[in-house]
Amino acid sequence: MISEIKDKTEFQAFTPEPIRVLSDEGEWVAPFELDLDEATLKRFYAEMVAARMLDEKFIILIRTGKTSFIAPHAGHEAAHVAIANAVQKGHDWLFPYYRDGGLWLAMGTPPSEIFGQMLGNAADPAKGRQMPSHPGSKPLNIFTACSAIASHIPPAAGAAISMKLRNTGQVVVCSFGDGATSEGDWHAGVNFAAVQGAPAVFVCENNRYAISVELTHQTASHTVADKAHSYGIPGYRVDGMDVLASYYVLKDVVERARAVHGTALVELEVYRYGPHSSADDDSRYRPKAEVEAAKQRDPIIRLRKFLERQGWWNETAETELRAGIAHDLNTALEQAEAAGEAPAEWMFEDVLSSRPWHLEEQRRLVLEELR
Ligand SMILES: Cc1ncc(C[n+]2csc(CCOP(=O)(O)OP(=O)(O)O)c2C)c(N)n1
Repeated sequence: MISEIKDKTEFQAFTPEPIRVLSDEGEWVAPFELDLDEATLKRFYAEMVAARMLDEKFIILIRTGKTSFIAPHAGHEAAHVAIANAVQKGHDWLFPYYRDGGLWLAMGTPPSEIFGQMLGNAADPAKGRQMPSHPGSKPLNIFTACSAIASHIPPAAGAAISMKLRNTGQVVVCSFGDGATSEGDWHAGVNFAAVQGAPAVFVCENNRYAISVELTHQTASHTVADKAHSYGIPGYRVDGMDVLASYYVLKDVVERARAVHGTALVELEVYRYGPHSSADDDSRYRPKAEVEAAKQRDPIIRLRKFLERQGWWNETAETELRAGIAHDLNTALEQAEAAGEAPAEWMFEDVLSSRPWHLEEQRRLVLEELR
């Protein structure tokens, strides 16, 4: 709720309504002045469009049988772009989850690596060892996503505690879905980070469903942000389809975490337009009309309306932007596909510092067989 915001640099926790700065019609409705310049706002827009187009590519990959699993992220783009722009890239650490495709892209992960991971081939930095849609990045400090829900929360807490002990000036931003907040790991991890005063920002991308289970069927809490009360940390409820509100709140919370080693919970209210995954039929548990209604809050259309109001965007700019992104994604996919199959010997690498005799023997037999 806008009237609840004291000023831009100190958003109030536990507001009864989600914090927003843009109306659905793209009007600026915050009680503070916008201080982002035209180039930055256009970049946020371009990153969200790229995230959406990446999702569309993932859908093509699954439909053409080139990948075996996708977790559609359309509807989550504002959350992804806000997180990527609120952190110090390559300095802070991210602990994302499988629905963060747009976040990997906005962080600067080369799209050819993202596609390599989706194909599980020689272009995959994870060497084909992860399920598709579960990348990570060593140079960008992005912890590899794990399918086991909330299993990344305790490691995120541990990393943040370590940052505090070593006084590194880094922050952990850990994202997850609403369903993750009903897992034991989530409570253990958030509690541990909070009691240690660790610089960790926990970000819930609340899309109201954990596969087919609607939010009110898995938690009696009125909001996810409310759960922060139990751990003595602030909880912020934000319109997660308003990229600028999400950015401003996250930036504020991340910088406070860095300055005072504070832990916080940010709930971004989003909506996933697609099914939970390529193995799901969402028409069985939610009405089409609900999906269509959510699209009226679309983060990309909303920011576009705002840019148009400023006189900074038009159809020509839109066409050019989309053509550029399509070219980059197509080229990246071609590069990834050209890399070919992951070499079989990768199976035997990286786990142990030196290979014991029985693995050496297995490796030799596999390579002999393939020859
Ligand atoms: C520990 C664990 N339990 C169950 C599952 C099966 N599962 C996969 S995704 C999912 C739903 C997660 O929902 P949420 O955290 O809200 O994220 P979303 O997928 O909606 O973005 C479940 C229950 C799992 N992967 N791990």
